[in-house]
Amino acid sequence: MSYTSLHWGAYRPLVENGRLVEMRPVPWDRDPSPIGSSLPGAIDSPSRVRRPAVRQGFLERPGRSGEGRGCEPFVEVDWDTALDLVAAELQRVRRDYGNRAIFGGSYGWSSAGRFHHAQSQLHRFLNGFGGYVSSRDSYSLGAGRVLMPHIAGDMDWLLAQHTSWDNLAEHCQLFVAFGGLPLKNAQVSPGGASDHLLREAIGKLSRAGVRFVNVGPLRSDLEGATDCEWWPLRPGSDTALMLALAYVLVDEGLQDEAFLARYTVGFERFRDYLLGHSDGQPKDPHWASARTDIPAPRIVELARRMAASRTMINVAYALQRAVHGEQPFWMTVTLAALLGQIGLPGGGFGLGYGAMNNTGSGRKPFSGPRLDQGSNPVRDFIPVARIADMLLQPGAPFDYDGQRHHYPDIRLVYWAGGNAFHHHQDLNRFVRAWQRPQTIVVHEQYWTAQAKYADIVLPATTVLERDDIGSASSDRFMVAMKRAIAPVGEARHDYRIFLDLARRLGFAEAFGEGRDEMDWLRHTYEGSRQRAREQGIELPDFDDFWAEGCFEVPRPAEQTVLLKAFRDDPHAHPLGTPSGRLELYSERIAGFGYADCPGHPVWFEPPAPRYPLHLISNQPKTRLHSQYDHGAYSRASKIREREPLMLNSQDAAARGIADGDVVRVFNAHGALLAGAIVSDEVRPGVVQLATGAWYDPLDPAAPDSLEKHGNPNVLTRDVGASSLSQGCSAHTAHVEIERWTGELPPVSAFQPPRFVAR
Ligand SMILES: Nc1nc2c(c(=O)[nH]1)N[C@H]1C(S)=C(S)[C@@H](COP(=O)(O)OP(=O)(O)OC[C@H]3O[C@@H](n4cnc5c(=O)[nH]c(N)nc54)[C@H](O)[C@@H]3O)O[C@H]1N2
Ligand SMILES: Nc1nc2c(c(=O)[nH]1)N[C@H]1C(S)=C(S)[C@@H](COP(=O)(O)OP(=O)(O)OC[C@H]3O[C@@H](n4cnc5c(=O)[nH]c(N)nc54)[C@H](O)[C@@H]3O)O[C@H]1N2
Ligand SMILES: [Mo]
Repeated sequence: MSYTSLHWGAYRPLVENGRLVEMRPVPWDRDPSPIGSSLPGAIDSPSRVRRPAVRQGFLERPGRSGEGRGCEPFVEVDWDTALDLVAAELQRVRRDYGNRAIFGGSYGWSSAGRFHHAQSQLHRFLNGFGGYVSSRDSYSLGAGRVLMPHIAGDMDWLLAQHTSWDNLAEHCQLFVAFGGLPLKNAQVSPGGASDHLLREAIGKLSRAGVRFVNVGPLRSDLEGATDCEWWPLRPGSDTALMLALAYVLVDEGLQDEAFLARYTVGFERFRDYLLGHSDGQPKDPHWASARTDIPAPRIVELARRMAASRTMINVAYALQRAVHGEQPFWMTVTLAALLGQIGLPGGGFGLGYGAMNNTGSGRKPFSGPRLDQGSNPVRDFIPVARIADMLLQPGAPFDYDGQRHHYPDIRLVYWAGGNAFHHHQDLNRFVRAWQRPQTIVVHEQYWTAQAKYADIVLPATTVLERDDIGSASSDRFMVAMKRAIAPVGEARHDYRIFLDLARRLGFAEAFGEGRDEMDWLRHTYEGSRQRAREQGIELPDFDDFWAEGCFEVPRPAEQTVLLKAFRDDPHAHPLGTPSGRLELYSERIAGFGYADCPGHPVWFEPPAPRYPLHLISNQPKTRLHSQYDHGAYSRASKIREREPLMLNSQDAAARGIADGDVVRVFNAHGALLAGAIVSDEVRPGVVQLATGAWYDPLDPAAPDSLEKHGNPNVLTRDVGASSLSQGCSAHTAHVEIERWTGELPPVSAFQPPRFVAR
């Protein structure tokens, strides 16, 4: 059978006369994602990068000035010209400045196939070239990834053993979801989501009588549950609510003392703060009510209900993508520790059920096929979201996880498989930072802003144009991804591009190891077969797998319960924390001396916002980040070509805004146009504008130009969550909004750039 795998599902491509006409979901998927329907039409649309292209000014004077980026036209060139130019620039920069002047972090989701994973290919290539400045952590879980090892355990280790949905259906009674369980988000998992689970899971839990509480600004974050209360709290205030829930437990003596004594450290220190002994302010329900807009009696009632039930406390990744984003994650663990149900069936905490499809699948993860990246002799790195700081302030110090580092001085940026003009905050500032490097090389499939703001653009194939293996942690199927169509235009696989460059630079043998692509698939598959065997999973031999088209990973006989082994025997199975226990107070974090992340969870009083509406720039329902924004499914959701923005009827009425209006959204960082949806599914005082509209400034040559398509990152702040993690803090943002009465500029995001002859 011929299947392919995308981050949002497995499909059977239907091809007629060499053209993709349909992506049919695989028959076994219980709730296929409609995002697949965006590929036909998009894949060979005018947005496709068809030939190598070089910015005009760069072709004339390579490496001289970045000022024309995003404004100047491109010159299409043949592959040899482009590859010679890239090889020459790499050599020049290495000779003049060393490998520490090359930034290859290249954050981004790329595509699902594991061999043709663009970022892995780039890292292997740059390591072969002598190394590069890398990036750490992710935009997804910047604060969480750095915090969790200090207080509970490695983030990936925790995510891989989340209590399974079937266990929750049998044992859970109350499911309290901070940030909900968004069906829109569970469409995806990195590497593949071959069978969608969440809708059925919510139904199953509902039928078993589980009561849900959706705490957050959007009602639609939890859909399909029979018994679900919506608590429309003020964004960014979850820590205050969790503190008050903890306060009621302690005040009423409902905390599990035996659990705290055996499995945690630091409860006394935390209690002194909670009760106000250390700062004079008890974190009681009245105190929290003023900060969260949740009435005090409801907080008291919920705390009692939590203590009387088998309770799962779930927290969306979104909560930690904020200033002081460590605190809601730390409080989630703390609150669950007070209830004492961690490690028991159906109870405890969850970090992002609903954020990814595969969380809670109950399948044993093993490390799928992966390309060995070699080793990187360059030690310099940045926390991933600090890229603009690095480019603007070479040499400046920054704090990170207890240490002080300095930003390297970057001359060449190499990107493959990510879109910084999608993912980074304060894009007007980012555009200025992006002018600093001498050379920017990008491999792209489509003319996104990432490509339009590059000097040299090399056209990359999509998954449908190459053979690969789809495999994701805890997913149900491994998928033989078979090439379905010929490469569009002159597109080449990232692997082939790097191999041709390595040849020019003298390390083709080390990079390619004399293997062709099928050899590589076999080789990486064999590696994963070994690792699967260590988990007791027997993969078929490669030829059988490839002929069959997919492999169903067997389900373990036992249901997964998070931290069960630790609970059963904390001495035999200590956590990876300094004490081996859950740390409600962390000596180590306290020892770092960070005012913005002290030794136990705390509430930081936010400064009064300068703009009245909280902006939630959450994940989009109709695409993955910026991927396939130019596809049919995403475009059908737009309002007069702009990204839809949801606001409450009270806020709309106060501003004379009607459903379907185009609105201007602005703050001190920038301004954009979006299409209004007036709805009481969002609480007053909050506007919701998903990420992912392709960045589209009205006048790319003008600083801080109006963005006319609705990319929320022109409005977000580019500051780290704290000195501990420096994580992305996109969800802490405020804006004002008004009806747009001017002439409506056409959206040009999906048009290719202007081309000129050489
Ligand atoms: N305001 C705000 N900003 C956010 C967030 C938020 O909540 N709010 N969320 C953040 C989060 S969690 C994340 S993970 C990031 C996501 O940010 P990214 O992962 O950077 O976003 P993508 O759109 O997935 O970018 C992938 C790019 O790679 C290209 N691509 C795909 N496959 C291939 C390939 O095989 N080869 C090559 N060369 N290119 C390929 C695609 O065309 C696309 O342009 O955004 C972050 N930004
Ligand atoms: N369809 C689709 N699915 C995706 C992605 C995508 O691009 N498209 N991206 C994937 C990626 S990379 C990631 S990291 C995950 C991200 O998973 P999350 O970070 O959890 O996703 P978000 O959509 O940003 O946020 C989930 C919900 O949290 C709510 N929320 C925001 N701020 C607050 C707050 O302060 N308090 C409370 N209580 N609620 C709040 C919002 O209403 C939002 O809808 O999603 C993944 N899933
Ligand atoms: Mo993410």
